[in-house]
Amino acid sequence: MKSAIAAQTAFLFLSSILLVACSKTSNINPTTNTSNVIPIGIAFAQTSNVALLGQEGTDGVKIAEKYFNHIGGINGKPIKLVFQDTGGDEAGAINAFQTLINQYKVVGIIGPTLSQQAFSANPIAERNRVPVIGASNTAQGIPEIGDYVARVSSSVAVVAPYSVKAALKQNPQIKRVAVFYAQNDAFNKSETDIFQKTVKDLGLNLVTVQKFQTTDTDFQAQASDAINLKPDLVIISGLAVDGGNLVKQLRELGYKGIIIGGNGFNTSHIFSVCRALCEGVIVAQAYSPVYPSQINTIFRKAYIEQYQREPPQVSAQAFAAMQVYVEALQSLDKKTEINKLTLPQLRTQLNQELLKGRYQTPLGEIAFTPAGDVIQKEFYVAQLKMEPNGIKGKFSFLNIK
Ligand code: 1QQ
Repeated sequence: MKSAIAAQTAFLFLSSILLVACSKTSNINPTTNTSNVIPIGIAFAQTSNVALLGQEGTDGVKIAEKYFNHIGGINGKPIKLVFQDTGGDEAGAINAFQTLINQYKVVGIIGPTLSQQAFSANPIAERNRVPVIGASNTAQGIPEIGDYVARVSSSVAVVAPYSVKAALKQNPQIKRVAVFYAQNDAFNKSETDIFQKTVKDLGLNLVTVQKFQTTDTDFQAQASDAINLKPDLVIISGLAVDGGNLVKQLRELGYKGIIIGGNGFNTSHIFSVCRALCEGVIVAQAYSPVYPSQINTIFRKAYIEQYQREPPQVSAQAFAAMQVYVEALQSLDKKTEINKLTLPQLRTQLNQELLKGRYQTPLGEIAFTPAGDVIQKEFYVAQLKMEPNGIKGKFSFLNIK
C-alpha cells in the first residue's frame, strides 16, 4: 500500500516537474523562521573555474526542492532554497556563508563546492551554530571541523583506492606508477596522500610525484619528466580543467598506459577538455545512476527529463544532502513543533536530529558517524568512453566485484 502510494506520488511528481521547473523563486522572509517557508542555504560555486562542479550541485538540490515540496515539504510547510554564489575561492565561500546565516537566517547550509573552501567557511557556521552538510567535500578532516559539520560525500580515503584496484584488474602487469597532484588545493593534497599510500600498500613502485597548480594550463615539463621514467600507470589528482589538460598533454607526448583521475574528474564537463584523449580514464564513484532503489529511480528520471543525460555523482550527492535536511526536519517537527522553536534552537536541534537518522537516498542507504562523516555501503568505478567525434562521452561503469 505504502509503495503504491509512493509510486503514484512519484508519477505525479514526474509529470509535474516541467511545470514546477518554470515557477519563479520568491523572496523568503529573512527575519524569522516563522515565515511560511523553511529556508535552506545553498553555497555552491556559480562563477569561476569551479562553476561547472557547482552547477552539478545546484541541479541536484533543485530537483530535491521540487520533489520534496511536491510530496508535502515539512509536514505541509514548504522548504525554500536560498542560493549564494561562493565563486571558487575561500573569500567567496566565507561571504556566502555569512550572508546565508545573518541575512537570510537559513536553518542549515549545503556546501561549499570545494574542500579548500570548506576549511575556511565551515568554521563560520560552527561558530554561529548552523548545521552544514557538505555535498562534494571529500578531503580528510572535513567532518572534524566541528560539531555542526557533516557530509554526504564519501572521503577520498574510502573512494580513491577502488580506482587503483580496478586499474590493476585491467592490467595486472602494472608495476611503475607516476602520481600527479595540484598542490594548491586541499582536496587534491588529501587525495594524493591516499593514492600514494594505496600504490605502496599494493606493492607497486611509485616512480615519481609531480606537482602542479589548478590554474596551470601547460604541463609539458612535468609530463615529460614522468614519461621518461616509463610508468605503466599515471594517477592524477586535479580539478576537471587542469586535470583534463594534463591527460591531453600526456597522451600527446606519447604516454600509452592507464590513467586514473581522482574525484575532480567526476563531471561530464571533463569531456570537452580532453575530448577523444579522455578515452579510457578510470574514475572511482560514490554514485551509480542505475542504483536500484525507488528514490534513485525518481531522481534519475527527473534529472534525465530535465537535462537529457545521466545524473552525475555531485548532483546525486546534493539531492541526498537535501533529503537529509528534509527528513531530519520532518522527524524533528513530529517531536517538537518546529514553528515554536527560536531560530538558534531550531538550528541546534536540527543538527542533532540529522546525525541520528538513516536515509534511503539515491546514493543508497546512508547514515552518519558521531563526527558527521557519511556511512555509505556501495562504491563504483567508471571509465570514460568517448564517441568517435571526441565531443560527447559517458562514464561507463566497470564490474569491480
Ligand atoms: C573536494 C572535491 C571536489 C573535487 C568536488 C567538487 O572532492 O574539493 O573535496
